[in-house]
Amino acid sequence: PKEIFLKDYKQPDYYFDTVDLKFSLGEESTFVASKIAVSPRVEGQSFPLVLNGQDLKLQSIKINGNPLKEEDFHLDSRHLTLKSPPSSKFTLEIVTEIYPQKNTSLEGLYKSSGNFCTQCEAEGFRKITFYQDRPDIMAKYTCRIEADKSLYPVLLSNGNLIEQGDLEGGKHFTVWEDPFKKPCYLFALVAGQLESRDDTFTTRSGRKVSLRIWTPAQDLPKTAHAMYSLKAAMKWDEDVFGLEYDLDLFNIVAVPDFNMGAMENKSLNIFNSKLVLASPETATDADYAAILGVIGHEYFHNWTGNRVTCRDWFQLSLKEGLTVFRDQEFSSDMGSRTVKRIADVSKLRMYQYPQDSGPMAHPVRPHSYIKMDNFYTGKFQLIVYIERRFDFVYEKGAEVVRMYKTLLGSQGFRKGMDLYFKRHDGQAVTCEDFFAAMRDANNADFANFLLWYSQAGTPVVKVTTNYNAESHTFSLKFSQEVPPTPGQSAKEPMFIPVAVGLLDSSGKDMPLSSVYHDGKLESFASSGQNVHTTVLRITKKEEEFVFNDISEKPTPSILRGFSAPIRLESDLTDSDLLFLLAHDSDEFNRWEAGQVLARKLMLSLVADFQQNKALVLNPQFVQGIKSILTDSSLDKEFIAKAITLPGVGEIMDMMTVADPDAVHAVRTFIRKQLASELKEELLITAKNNRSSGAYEFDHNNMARRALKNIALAYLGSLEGPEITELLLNEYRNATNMTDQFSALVAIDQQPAIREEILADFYNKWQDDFLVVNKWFALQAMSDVPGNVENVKKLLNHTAFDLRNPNKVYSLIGGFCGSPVNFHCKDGSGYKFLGELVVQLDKINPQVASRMVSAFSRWKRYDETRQSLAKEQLEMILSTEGLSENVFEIASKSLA
Ligand code: HT7
Ligand code: ZN
Repeated sequence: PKEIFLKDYKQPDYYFDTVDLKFSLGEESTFVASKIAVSPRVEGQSFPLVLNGQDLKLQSIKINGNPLKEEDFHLDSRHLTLKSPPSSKFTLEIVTEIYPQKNTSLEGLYKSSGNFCTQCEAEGFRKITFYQDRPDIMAKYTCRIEADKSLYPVLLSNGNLIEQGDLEGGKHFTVWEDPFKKPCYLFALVAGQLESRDDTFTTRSGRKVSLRIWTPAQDLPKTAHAMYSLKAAMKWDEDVFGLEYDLDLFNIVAVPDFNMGAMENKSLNIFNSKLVLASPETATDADYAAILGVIGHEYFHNWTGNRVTCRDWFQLSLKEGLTVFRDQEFSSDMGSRTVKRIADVSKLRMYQYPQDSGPMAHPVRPHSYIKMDNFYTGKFQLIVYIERRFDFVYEKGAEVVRMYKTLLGSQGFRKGMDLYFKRHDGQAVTCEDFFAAMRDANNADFANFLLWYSQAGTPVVKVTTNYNAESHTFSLKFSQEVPPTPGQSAKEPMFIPVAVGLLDSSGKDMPLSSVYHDGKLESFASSGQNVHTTVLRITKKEEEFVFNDISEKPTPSILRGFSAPIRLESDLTDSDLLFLLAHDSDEFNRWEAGQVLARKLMLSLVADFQQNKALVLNPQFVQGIKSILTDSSLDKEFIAKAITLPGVGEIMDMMTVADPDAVHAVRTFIRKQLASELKEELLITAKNNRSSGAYEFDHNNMARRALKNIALAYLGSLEGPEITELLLNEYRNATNMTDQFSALVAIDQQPAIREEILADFYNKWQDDFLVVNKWFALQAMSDVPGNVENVKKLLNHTAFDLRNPNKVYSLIGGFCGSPVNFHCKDGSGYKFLGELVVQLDKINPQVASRMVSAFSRWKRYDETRQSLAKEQLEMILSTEGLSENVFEIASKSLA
């Protein structure tokens, strides 16, 4: 397979101005006719025109109406090359035949669950017709769709509907015109038996936009929350960024078979059903929140991605990092900012940090790739019930955008965004263009900030503190190191914004008067306001900041709000951390202090476990958790987050040799111990926060459910009839899926009733495929010894289908998230995954490559596990006909 490099980017020799497409959808095959107005970049010069094409049958090709002779073009399995096209504007007409019914890759045009649907990002358009399939080719499109009227009553594409009518033979047609130039990855077509929930939104300039959410008729009642989310997103983008929707129609279609979460095609967003359909009975709070975030995300792409797009796929973070940042901000404004930040940072730590130090580490803007699809993950890779993998381009990219805002403030950031749109509307641009807009709009000095795009690895920042009682100064000495990553052994120091506050002995923020750094004194007094948090700009390998007029020894709160995606190591003592946990005005850092303590504690217990020492839980830790659990002044969702232990993956990531058995045993031990020592408090918490009344998706109700359900999860680790009865009651009396599924998760820890209640749950929900996926995931992730056999059985369950990505993510992805069973020392987990990857690759390479990435950290484990995982990777790589997707991940993992 061919590796593609950023440094090889070349402007195209030909641009496409307009594209007229005609689809004739059939039961055996589909015909696609394209008519493209082509302009050479330099008039008068003719170069070969290379068009991408895959799995296409070429029917005819004409230039300016004349059929092309065989000697004038060359066709291979991936390209159609026109050897010497005209050197001035010309019309290119191509007819291809394609087979959507046989397309199980869910990329290009495919038919599944009775409907036709497209997925063109990143390089799926080449499976529809021959085209320059690259994002810097931006053209205006029309699209005519013809199909059987009774089988496909709804025919949709991008833009406005300009014509429709009946045809002979029971067929009908529609014609769509998109007035905006777009790259082909934003093209979309949907045809099928769908119905819509309709609403309208009036933009602030008075444009009345029709909103339609399309699903099969029986699912329409479950689209109310998606519609609410869409309208909220449209309003938010106007309020916060001044960005209005630009057409009269916005369509969303929900489909059950989709590789990712959703796709932002211009005015015709296509969504995985999981991210549209919700009712209180069938969807959890997490599902509701994900729908809000992803509907927002795709809508926000209309400006950040569609109106201004990427020059090439290396710039993916330009649209994804920025749009993830925007959806994070939207969700924060719609709920609790602190809780959202905690959730996002936890995921970053759990999934992105480990990758950033592994064989797949790459910069936010990669230097090369084999298959672009492998760079898409984040929340769009759906592991139902948990999100498992996070990636640099999306999540670290969002952190990079957040740092601009931290450095510039809200107004400065907005100025930068305004300039970005003013300069680049309608263009395909680069990350430097975004950087330049932020810099120029604010006259800012960003030093070497661009390194965040090109250097991989998570910077490790060490900080030591010193208080001088005589001079009343407090100093912070920083040193930074970016660890080596594949292909990048030596690293330069990064530009790291570190937000800092200082707490006095009563726990209050001290006013900051000035800070001395690099021979200069920065005074805050001139602002006329008390400053309690300042952002230190670290740019060197080592540097010191000295705060003046500090009347007593402070407790520093460092990296407030997680102001940079780094690993921070400080000299703060346990009592400093407990103090911050109790008092920090920065709620994120309050949570963080508890997590640092928990991580330290877990690592020391892991060492005890490995040395066969008895495990003993530090009473101070229990006391700390108790005081948070019972503090009625705290937000309940914050309490739920603060009493949640760091995940197994996060702790393994901090070990020299990852030991899943030990970490799992320690985490289970702490949970049990906390549950038994705080049983009374947990029982009261569960009782006092029980649901009453109708389900509401609002912060207070979600916070209450989150707290009750974490209390139940802890209690579920205990034994005895009182607990069993409580859990059964919670399960049986639940009036919404959040409560019912949480009770089921707690019951899953109870061997005596587990099987019976799992069977009951399935019987109740067997007709709802989204709920059944939760059922698959829960069982797949179980730490019951030898669970691989149960998962193998579930592969043959009538409700399972290897062709449906959500089911694969739930069952197989869920299994790979189980520390004890996936990493079982007999190799059974690795063998199971290895064999499945080979099978899956033949059906859907994108999904298979996501699964194979579970092996990517194999070198982090002990020798036995290493050789077992390596064996599977080698077996996969030796498979004939392996896809580029799987090849790239497997070979880079082995390297
Ligand atoms: N921009 C979308 C990416 C996407 C995708 C990528 C590869 C293969 C299938 C895909 N489906 C959607 C999603 C987003 O970031 O909004
Ligand atoms: Zn996106």
